[in-house]
Amino acid sequence: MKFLRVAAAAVLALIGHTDAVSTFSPARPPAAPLAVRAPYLNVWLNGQTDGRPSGYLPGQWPSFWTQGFQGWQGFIMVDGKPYNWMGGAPGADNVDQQALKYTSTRTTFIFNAGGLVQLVAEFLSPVFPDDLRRQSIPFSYLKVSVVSLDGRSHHVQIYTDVSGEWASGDNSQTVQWEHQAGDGVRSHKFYRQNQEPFNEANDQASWGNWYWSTGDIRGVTYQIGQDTVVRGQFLSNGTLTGHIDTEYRAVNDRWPVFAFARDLGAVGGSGSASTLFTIGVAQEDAILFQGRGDSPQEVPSLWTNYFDEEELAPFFYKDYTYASQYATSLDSRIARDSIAAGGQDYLTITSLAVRQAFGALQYTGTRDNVQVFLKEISSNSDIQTVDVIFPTWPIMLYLDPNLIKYTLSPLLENQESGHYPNKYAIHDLGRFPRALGYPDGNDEAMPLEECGNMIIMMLSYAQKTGDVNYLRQHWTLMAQWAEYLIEDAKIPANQLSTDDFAGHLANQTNLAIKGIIALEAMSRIARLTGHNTVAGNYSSIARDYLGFWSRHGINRAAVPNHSVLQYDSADTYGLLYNIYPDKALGLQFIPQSVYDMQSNFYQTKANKYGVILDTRGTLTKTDWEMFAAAVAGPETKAMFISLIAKWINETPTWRAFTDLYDTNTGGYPGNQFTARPVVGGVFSVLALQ
Ligand SMILES: *[C@@H]1O[C@H](CO)[C@@H](O)[C@H](O)[C@H]1NC(C)=O
Ligand SMILES: *[C@@H]1O[C@H](CO)[C@@H](O)[C@H](O)[C@H]1NC(C)=O
Ligand SMILES: *[C@@H]1O[C@H](CO)[C@@H](O)[C@H](O)[C@H]1NC(C)=O
Ligand SMILES: CC(=O)N[C@H]1CO[C@H](CO)[C@@H](O)[C@@H]1O
Repeated sequence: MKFLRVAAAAVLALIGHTDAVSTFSPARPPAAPLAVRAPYLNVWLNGQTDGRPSGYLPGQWPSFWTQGFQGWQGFIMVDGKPYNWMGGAPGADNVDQQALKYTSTRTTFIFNAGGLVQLVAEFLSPVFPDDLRRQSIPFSYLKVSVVSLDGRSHHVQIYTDVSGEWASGDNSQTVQWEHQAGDGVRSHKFYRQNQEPFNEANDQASWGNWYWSTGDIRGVTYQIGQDTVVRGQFLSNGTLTGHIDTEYRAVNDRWPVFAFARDLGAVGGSGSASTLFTIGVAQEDAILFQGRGDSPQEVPSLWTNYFDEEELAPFFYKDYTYASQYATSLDSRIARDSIAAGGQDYLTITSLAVRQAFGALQYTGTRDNVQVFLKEISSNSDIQTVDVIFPTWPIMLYLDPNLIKYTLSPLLENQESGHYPNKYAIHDLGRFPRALGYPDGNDEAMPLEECGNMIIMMLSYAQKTGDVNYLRQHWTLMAQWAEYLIEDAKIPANQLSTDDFAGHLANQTNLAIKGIIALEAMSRIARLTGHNTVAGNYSSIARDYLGFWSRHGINRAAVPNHSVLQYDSADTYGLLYNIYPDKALGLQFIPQSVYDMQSNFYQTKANKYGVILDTRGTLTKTDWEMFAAAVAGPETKAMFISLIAKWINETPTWRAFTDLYDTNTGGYPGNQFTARPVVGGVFSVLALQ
């Protein structure tokens, strides 16, 4: 209660209107996704650092997940008076924001401009899990609609621009541009003059062409030039001149902006008028990859199999009706399923995760050999980190299990072609967008973690799709990893787990159980592929190890009993999230008593915003809490879900959905984990259904 009053007072003080407090539904997100479809199209409305609560678009610059501004300005002129509805440019009063709503694919703002018209800005980043042709296009929609509020008709003009900041993470780089019209669509195309394929500056791509487009329709004007000139033109006149400044220059040299205006004419008492914009980036080659060949090869963006570059913007623009309907049905499906499985609080969590999870994926390859590369956004930009794919995995199980194959494919190809010397599974393939692997075997070693993850995810793919041949193809490598599990899963050596911020530890109970479950999974794989003798061996070893684990991994003196963080360390505990795969794979290997024990125990350990990851600190991980919740009893599941939904609504974190937070304060430990795809793990509950 106290928190809410303070937050509202701050808004009133800063905005200066008594009616300017927005509603947020289903919650106030720490940051709102605006255009989030790929690692390089990842733009958010961050919360504020100056003490204002997050979620207000008027007057605020959208930013890339790194916090780098992405100039994106919106004005509306009503009967000759301009208002600002997005972006930090001066020259117009802000509209009043009345609502921010999010679904799985949309963030929608409702604004009031001078009490005269209502303006709705819908940011749609569709997700097409099973439609590779559409999913491969890294573009996003902005639809702006206007309706009269007072029953009278008003003259309305809409303005939007983007800056060169989208095309370079280094503002001293020269951008070049051209203006195009064709096929019913007008585009500003802009790009770094000095194209540097497979290089980044501040995590933004240093290559590729950006397209900012709208319909080539009545009432549209356009202009390219200095920010103050172009915006000044609209603010004074409501239209643009069509002038194209051709003095190509640095992003920050008299800031060139690429602008459209649309004169909607008279917007009357009943009808509504709207205009549509699209933004996206086209890179013919997306990834540099050390696969089968002797040396690394360029891997094309998947869209090159379906489109020429010039076709992308027109196709995407004209596909809006289909995309919007598809997005609505996906939103509804996720809403229906989430509410049935965990109520409105669960939907609050799942619907915030969808764009973020898919926004880390780069679709590449050919129709016959689709490879989806994943960026470990924010934690260090590794590419194809196995223990980042693993927590993301539940959303793949739920929306499209083929994604498991597409994301594991580069890892398997690299290791099966002799480019990795270690007997255990590789941790990642390098630094995005260069998947060069580790020919010297000097990756960040997480041997038990990654061997377990790979085997578990591979079996799950085959189970969901019936593609047993996949397991046959990769049998040799999986059998090699299983040998490592036999060596290490019973008494895990001193090593990192995925939670590497917590440091090295020997005998990690949670890590051991993953390896043991993976050995049982290996026995199922062996059976499916006709390796019947070893199937029995894997299974008996797994059972033997499980017995050992039960003796050393559980504190039976405590009331209630619980698993420990480290063997025989009675006072330690943590989230035993690695029993989740036993349920996800339907192994029925872990006794139900272990699930019940943990479920009861978590009930006794809830802090304000969750249950700690382990006794080394007060932090927790959203993904692992949801893994634990998914296999707990109904009350414990509901407890986790309500604590995480509460956290989303109240957290002082202000960047894209972090998966690492403090269970007491709800804040960041280090302001570091943000926009990571691992939030796909919140689909853990739905993946079991
Ligand atoms: C101002 O806008 C009107 C149309 O509303 C247009 O005819 C005129 O040329 C514009 N003037 C300038 C300087 O752009
Ligand atoms: C790990 O656990 C085993 C079995 O209880 C024990 O023998 C060994 O000393 C432990 N190692 C460490 C480093 O704690
Ligand atoms: C299976 O396990 C037995 C007993 O540990 C061992 O002797 C045998 O070599 C194993 N067979 C295979 C195929 O690994
Ligand atoms: C409170 C509780 O769960 N106690 C159990 C701990 O484990 C021992 C041994 O399995 C049981 O006997 C207790 O009932």
